[in-house]
Amino acid sequence: MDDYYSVRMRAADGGAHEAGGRHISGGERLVCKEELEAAVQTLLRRAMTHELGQPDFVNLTVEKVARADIGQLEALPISQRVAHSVAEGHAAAVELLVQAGVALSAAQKGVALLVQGPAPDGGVMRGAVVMDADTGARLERDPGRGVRVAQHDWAPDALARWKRRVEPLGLDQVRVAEALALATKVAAQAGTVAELCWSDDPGYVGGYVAAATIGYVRIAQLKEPGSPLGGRVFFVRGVRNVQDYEAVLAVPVLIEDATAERGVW
Ligand code: WAQ
Ligand code: MG
Repeated sequence: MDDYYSVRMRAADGGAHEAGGRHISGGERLVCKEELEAAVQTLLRRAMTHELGQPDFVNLTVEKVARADIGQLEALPISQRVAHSVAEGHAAAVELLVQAGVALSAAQKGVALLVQGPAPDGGVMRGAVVMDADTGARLERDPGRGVRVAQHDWAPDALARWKRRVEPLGLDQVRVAEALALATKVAAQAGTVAELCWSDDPGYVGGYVAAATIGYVRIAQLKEPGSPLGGRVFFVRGVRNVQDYEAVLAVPVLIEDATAERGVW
């Protein structure tokens, strides 16, 4: 079996060094050797053409991953919720989080945190908030960085199949596919109750709530157009050690398409 390569990209500005700067964009791929150059090029292009501006700093990391070490997960089913305003979107998000088992107060706190900007300076984080699903307490050690999900991607055939299936719904977009892969990995992780996400890209106002119990539920609007704020909150229960939780989120995995017979999107 051929080896795979993990490719990670992170772009920042306002400080051309490892630790500093404002987070502009990031990306994670897990590809076979034949796809490696294209994956690097795509991520570099994403870094250099982001609507938030040109980065001073781009970190691109390529790392070999043994095929035998890569696990597999079946993509969560997708559904969609209409929201005609940010308020409607937030209400839907809270309702879905509660349905997935998050305490109402914690769900409200998660939404409020992404609205205000989850980093200590009121900006965006590089990774996700980890929040206690019962108390709403933040558990991540570095609230500027948060926890990062890494070393995941669609299995090559699975992505093509999934795209064909969701194309009639207009969902065959890179952004949706990437978010679904990440959400599938997070939802499958022991300790995760649910995830809340919306983009930090000013031009993209949609987001989702995802959980093993409810699938990936897209919400049409979770912020006002033009806002550079967004982020992710992983609501957890029974996670004693956040470092262990993050370590499992970085275990390599390829996402498979749900079988058509199950009749789910
Ligand atoms: N691990 C943890 N957190 C991450 C990661 C990662 N690999 N990548 C991004 N984040 C966090 C980080 O705080 C970003 O600021 C935030 O998520 C948003 O990232 O169905 O585009 O790449 O229509 O802007 C979801 C809706 C789009 C897709 C999400 O996120 C749909 C999106 P972005
Ligand atoms: Mg973004």
